[in-house]
Amino acid sequence: MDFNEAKKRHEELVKILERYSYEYYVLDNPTVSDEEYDIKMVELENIENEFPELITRNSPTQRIIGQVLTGFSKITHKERMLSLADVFNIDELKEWDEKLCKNLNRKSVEYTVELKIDGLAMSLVYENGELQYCATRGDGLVGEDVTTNVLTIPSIPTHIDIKERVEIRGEIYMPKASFNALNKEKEANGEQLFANARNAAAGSIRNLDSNVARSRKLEGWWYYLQDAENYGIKTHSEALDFIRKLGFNVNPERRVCKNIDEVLAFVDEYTKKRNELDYDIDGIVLKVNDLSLYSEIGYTAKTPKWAVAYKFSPEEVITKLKDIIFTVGRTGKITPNAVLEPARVAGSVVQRATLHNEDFIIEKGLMIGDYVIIRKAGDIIPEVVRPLEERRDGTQIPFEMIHECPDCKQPLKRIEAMHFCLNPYCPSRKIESLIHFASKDAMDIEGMGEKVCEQFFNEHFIDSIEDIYTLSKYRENIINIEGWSYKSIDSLLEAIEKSKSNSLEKLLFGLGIKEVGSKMARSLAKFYGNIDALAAATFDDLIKLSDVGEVCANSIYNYFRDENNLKLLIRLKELGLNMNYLGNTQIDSSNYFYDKKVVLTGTLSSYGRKEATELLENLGAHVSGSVSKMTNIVIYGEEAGSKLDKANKLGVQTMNEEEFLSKLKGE
Ligand code: 1X8
Repeated sequence: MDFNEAKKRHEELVKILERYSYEYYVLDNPTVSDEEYDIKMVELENIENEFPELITRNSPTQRIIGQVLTGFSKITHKERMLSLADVFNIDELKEWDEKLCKNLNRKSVEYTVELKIDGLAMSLVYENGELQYCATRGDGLVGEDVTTNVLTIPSIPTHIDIKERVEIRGEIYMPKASFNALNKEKEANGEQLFANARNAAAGSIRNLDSNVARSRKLEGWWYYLQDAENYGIKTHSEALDFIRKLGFNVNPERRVCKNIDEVLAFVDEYTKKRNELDYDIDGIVLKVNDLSLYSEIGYTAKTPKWAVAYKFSPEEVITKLKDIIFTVGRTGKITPNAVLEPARVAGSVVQRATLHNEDFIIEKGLMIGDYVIIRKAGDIIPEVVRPLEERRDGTQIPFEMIHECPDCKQPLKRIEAMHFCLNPYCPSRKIESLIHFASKDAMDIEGMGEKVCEQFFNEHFIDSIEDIYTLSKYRENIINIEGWSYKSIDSLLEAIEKSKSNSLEKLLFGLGIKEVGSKMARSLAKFYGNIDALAAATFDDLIKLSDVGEVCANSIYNYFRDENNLKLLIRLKELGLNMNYLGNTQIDSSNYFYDKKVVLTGTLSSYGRKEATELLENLGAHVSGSVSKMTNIVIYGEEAGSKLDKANKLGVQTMNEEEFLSKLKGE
């Protein structure tokens, strides 16, 4: 066979194999036996062995070979990947429809109704009929190139019958069966389990070794075709049929509904059916069916107004409240926690839930031994909803608040709704302070998590923050503890050493000054530049900063007047910790907003008012509240009013949210 013949046959074989895959994975209707598929595959492999120049990433032979990357490159989406506006109950859904009908001046609107897949949004881009890349959603503007991992999903076509550039979007997910098998295997190996299928899918797609993604048996549902009108398509449901014919897996559980009543019937049906599906869904998506209405209906900066997601209410589960135990935080705050009979809720096992404080428990009327309803707030944090009083059998025990610290036994003090242990030497408080100091947003000492802090504290290797930096003298003691090797000790010591050169804000946050969160720490570090300047600041100096209130100013002022704190800081300085702000104090004056007088008005959907102000100020803009001749730019969001009118009257430059966002990106 000469090269030209080989090339021709190669092309044919790729087409044939892709068609077999489509029939098998998408249509669920294979037309050939596995043997026949294998024969064609071997023929393709033979050609590629003889003419390696014919091998491309998209060849069926390459999709089954694992690859290990060193990182994912960034991809800027050509068209922003929007999210959906959410509604949380039927009334809100009806209102959403009503408003839309009113705006369109119609009695009813026709929708395509689909399931909302609880997976990872993904964009597939094809040019000249060939897959170019697969990118994650990222922040909607910039995602990551995860092509090698996505290609391990056999149902995703690498070749399609359209020559122009085309983008298909959808959701990658892990079927429940794969998820359960994966966690079972992890359990058997004593490994940490994935909380839910979504996290497992995300972890697989973000793994640099594509063999991992392949072993995870991921799948995809596809629901969006960019510029569908270019193919003579008039409705979203036609677009779905079209992409299915192109070769993509389109979820069959979809329906065109003539009006909101038909939508409600669909919602009702799938609320009941949801547990029978082999994948997690977290709601129902409605899209206006008639594509020609989209431009009329329009968009906010983050969401299309022609679509909405109805989110299912959180799953509620009954379990038993076995006990209420108390933990002591870094500040001495005592938190009561529910110890629950382990129960599966929204895809993960729950056995603890915070009960916040004494009043919370009294208000709910919880008794130890009660059956309780639990659910996950925002589908993440477990919470106790209420006790089932009707199921009490006389064995329940009334709750009683404790009056001394569960650890150091000192009397507790009630401050507002909270109880505190005020003993600064309380072991629990010390351990929590160490954990906080080493944590990611603070000094970010890798390898020094909760367990290690606790262990080293109990072994008396570290008692206070400063001892972390002399830990090396215990190298020979640590090695005697099970699970430690010289290698792991030395990499911990290295991480500790590295943390010495952190910028000031990380240290400031790590110190655990009351009222100083990571954001505040950053503002303080930026403003004062070094710790001595901050330590010298008076209450009046501090209160002048825009985000520092009285309580916070007091707390910072007092922190630096406490002898023990000052001693600690001197010691940390001696140990070689950096106490200067290393971030960018110089603003790049070439950015669009530098030195401009800017006014924000209306509601922006991408940033809150405060965030946008901070963002602009960091770029050197002067943000003010009123429009005058001196104003350079008025940035307006939804429902902007008189300020925008005034700007137009004065001939001041105005900018909508989209322009604002693209200028921020430097476009
Ligand atoms: C997100 C999702 C959409 C659909 C299903 N599942 C999702 N998670 C769908 O349209 N069938 S659309 C969407 C989005 O636009 N962000």
